[in-house]
Amino acid sequence: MKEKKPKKIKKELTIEQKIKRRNFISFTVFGAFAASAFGGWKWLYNSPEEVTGITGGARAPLRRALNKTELFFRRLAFNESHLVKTYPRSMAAKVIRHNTDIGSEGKLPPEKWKLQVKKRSGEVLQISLDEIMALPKTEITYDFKCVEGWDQIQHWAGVKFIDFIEHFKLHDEAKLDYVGMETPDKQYYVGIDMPSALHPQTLLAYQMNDVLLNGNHGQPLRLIIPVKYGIKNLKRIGTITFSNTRPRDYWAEQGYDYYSGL
Ligand SMILES: Nc1nc2c(c(=O)[nH]1)N[C@H]1C(S)=C(S)[C@@H](COP(=O)(O)O)O[C@H]1N2
Ligand SMILES: [Mo]
Repeated sequence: MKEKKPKKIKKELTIEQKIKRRNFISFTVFGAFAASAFGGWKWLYNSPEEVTGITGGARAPLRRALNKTELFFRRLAFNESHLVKTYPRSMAAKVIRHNTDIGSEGKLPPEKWKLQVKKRSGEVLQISLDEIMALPKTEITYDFKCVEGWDQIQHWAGVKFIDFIEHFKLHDEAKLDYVGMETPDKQYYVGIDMPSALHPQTLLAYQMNDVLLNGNHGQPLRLIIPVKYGIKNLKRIGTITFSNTRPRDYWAEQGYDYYSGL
């Protein structure tokens, strides 16, 4: 006769034991996550800093991630020749907001100004405001946005950067990856990726609300680049350069996003 195996009696856990067990499990799991997060953090902070200069001192892996998102947004922004929203002229502000004036303070005697364009050959073009104003004029009314959180619908006029490139036969230069612009005193400077520079709404602007720019807004010539935040809209352009490496950029050096696209 087979003996009946005594049924194993599952030891019932008391409520306290259950709680202890749960706590043990959750703390172990939490601990494992925390350890790996801490490991990841240590990895990040022990990883080399990117080469400073062009962009502020972000850890290299973070910068790699930023550069990847930059490429993603570039494609997103430009593959359908995306245009920034424009508004009826009547909606443009009469009293224009004004921000910092690094390298563009006061009034520059117009006769003392020429736009300097450094060509690949080494030749430097010296272009007067009259020559620029003789080119086809383009106007735009759009929402200007500053990273600090304000925006304003404004009306600007000037020559399209792409028309300027065509007129001065800067085709070899336009094949490079970046445009660099600096104020005459070199105090403020920006780097712009070529697709954004050649975007059909990018202007070298000399008028606001139909009058020539005043000292506050970048007289005599400024960059109006609606696909970018205000920081990239350099006031009082002195020199323009072209390169395959990123030109220096004032705010990127302070840690702001180099691309600064909208
Ligand atoms: N030369 C120069 N350009 C500049 C700046 C500056 O300080 N100096 N500030 C930038 C910033 S942060 C913004 S928001 C816009 C403001 O332009 P506005 O003063 O015409 O409103 O200019 C940009 N271009
Ligand atoms: Mo800004």
